[in-house]
Amino acid sequence: SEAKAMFSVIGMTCSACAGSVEKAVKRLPGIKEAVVDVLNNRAQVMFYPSFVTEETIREAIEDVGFQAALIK
Ligand code: 9UX
Repeated sequence: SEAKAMFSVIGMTCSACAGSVEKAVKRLPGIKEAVVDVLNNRAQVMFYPSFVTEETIREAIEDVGFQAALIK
């Protein structure tokens, strides 16, 4: 079954930033969908918890250069 997580993503200043975050998350196994909102500094991710964790998703966002925190 799938789960949903919301992250705050600090440092995105343009839509290309959002694109690179989205791409980085979608590259992971177990991701169903990722939607990044640059204006509100948020990333919403639908994922399959048996394949990927919130922490792995958070680290993937940080690896492309943005501070990320799990909100809920
Ligand atoms: Mo362009 Mo967004 O370098 O950081 S991708 S501003």
